[in-house]
Amino acid sequence: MTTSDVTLDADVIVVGAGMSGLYALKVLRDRGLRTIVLEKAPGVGGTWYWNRYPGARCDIPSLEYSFGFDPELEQEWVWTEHFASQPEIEAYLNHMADRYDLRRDIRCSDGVTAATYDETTDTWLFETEAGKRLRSRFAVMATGGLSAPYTPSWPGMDSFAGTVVQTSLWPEEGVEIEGKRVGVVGTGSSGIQVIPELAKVAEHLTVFQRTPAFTWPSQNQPLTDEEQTAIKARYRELREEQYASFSATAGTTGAVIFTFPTDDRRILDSTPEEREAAIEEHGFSACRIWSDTAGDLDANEMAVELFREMIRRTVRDPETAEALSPRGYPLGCKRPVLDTGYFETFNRDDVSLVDLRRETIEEVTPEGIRTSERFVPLDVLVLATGFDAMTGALTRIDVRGRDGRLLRDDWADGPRTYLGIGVEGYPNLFVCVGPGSPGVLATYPPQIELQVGWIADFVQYLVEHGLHSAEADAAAQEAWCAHVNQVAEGTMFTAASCNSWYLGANIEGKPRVFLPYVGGIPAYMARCNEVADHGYEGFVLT
Ligand code: NA7
Repeated sequence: MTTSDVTLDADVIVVGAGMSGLYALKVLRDRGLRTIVLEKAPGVGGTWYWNRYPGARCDIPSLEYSFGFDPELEQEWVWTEHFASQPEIEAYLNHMADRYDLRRDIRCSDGVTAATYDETTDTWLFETEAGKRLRSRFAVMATGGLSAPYTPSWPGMDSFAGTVVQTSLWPEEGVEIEGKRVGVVGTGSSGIQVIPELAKVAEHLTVFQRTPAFTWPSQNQPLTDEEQTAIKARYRELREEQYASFSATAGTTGAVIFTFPTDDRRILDSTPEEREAAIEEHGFSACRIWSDTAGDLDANEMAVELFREMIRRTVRDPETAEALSPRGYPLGCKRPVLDTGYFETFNRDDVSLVDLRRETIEEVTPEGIRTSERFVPLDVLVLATGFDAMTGALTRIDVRGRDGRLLRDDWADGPRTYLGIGVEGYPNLFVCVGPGSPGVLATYPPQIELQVGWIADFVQYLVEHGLHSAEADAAAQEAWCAHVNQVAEGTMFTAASCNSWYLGANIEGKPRVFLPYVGGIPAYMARCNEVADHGYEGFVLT
């Protein structure tokens, strides 16, 4: 049997209508490929559809966290703040869906449960939650890097009589917080964004913190017309800078927060007076200006002490300040967080902190949370407990390749990909911003343009050359995985004391493997383009 013997619903089926999926539909359709997008959510936007908790905001400057493929779009769209809020990004992605007439090929509220490669016809068969079956030649998995929510299960969880809500599944109709006793578990980016907002309305807020985070004041401001006009005047240049930069950032206002060091001074050689001067000048960022903190754990620890000092100067209660202070893991291990008044929130009388380094959550009862030290009565329990990052969204789908292989099993010891895009054993399946690509380490929209654009070129090449299957070669895949591991070695990301979701360390039983490619966008795209220029070497084309 061949492809011509089966009825295809599309040339390409894309899973997910977030940023990658929307862009994939646009480029694939532009190349004349019949494309259908299957999306679990009722609306488009992916991350920016689901994460609608109060305070949800992007930590990359708006003018950079947007697409550059259409100069008219980038000129016409008006961002109102340096760091855009979730509603604004969701509106932007909805605007894209309308502007490019994408909706007619997007099927919402129909998540994919299984994707099976049919070797007899070289096609992919998709099964959905609504029981539909669709077939295509190519599968593009635009399932997102932070889209599989992680929900802890404490004893008694189901017995809670109040409302349990996960930040990444916040309902569209909102959650009643006013006058309620609210508990938040988790102090990553989501927790740090939601905590100050909930504190403003809750009767009392209790924060359950397992690991104190490194977080910096975002200094978010409204974008003035003058600022926006000035940046838009040189937008093409700025985009070129993004496409060519390590993390797809160009350094407009705000991005400076993610850029360090600012000079070549070594903290190990500094005097107490110099360190004090750094605090006076840079505040919380005083720990980030030194040149020796990225490669030396002693220097790193000295810098972290400056961060703790800033917490002591900000949080009035010394015990709370100490509880909020990161210890035992280096700066640069976890993704930095940007906040709006986070530490100051703990100066409120109606906010308390439970330090889960000193006590543990024993059970959830109908009335609240019992720890090893106390009982905290609650009406609302907010879980800001993160995601099964970079792999979870794929392994939660039954993806079956050649010989009935299951991706979840093949990745049991960690994901194996070629360029983060192809997977040996899974022909004609392409992953967008997958593990082994820069993914969560680079600004998504420009990265997506490069990576998804590359995938679209590849699909077009296969069609034009009459090739019916492309599959990552096992040796090429192993070499790429070895390279991904090798560039991460010796960085703070993989320090022995580091436990982050980049390493899968937040999910019980998940293998400790550094998931993204830390070599930067230029090196990554150079390799991808070299592969393409050599007739897609490393892929077996049939
Ligand atoms: P994160 O950064 O993974 O944060 C999750 C938080 O939840 C973190 O503080 C965890 O502590 C905590 N957590 C997870 N499970 C538990 C349990 N069982 N008990 C107590 N505390 C727990 O997810 P976010 O959603 O905040 O941010 C993800 C990314 O989205 C972010 O980096 C931005 O890129 C946007 P832990 O640190 O594991 O000890």
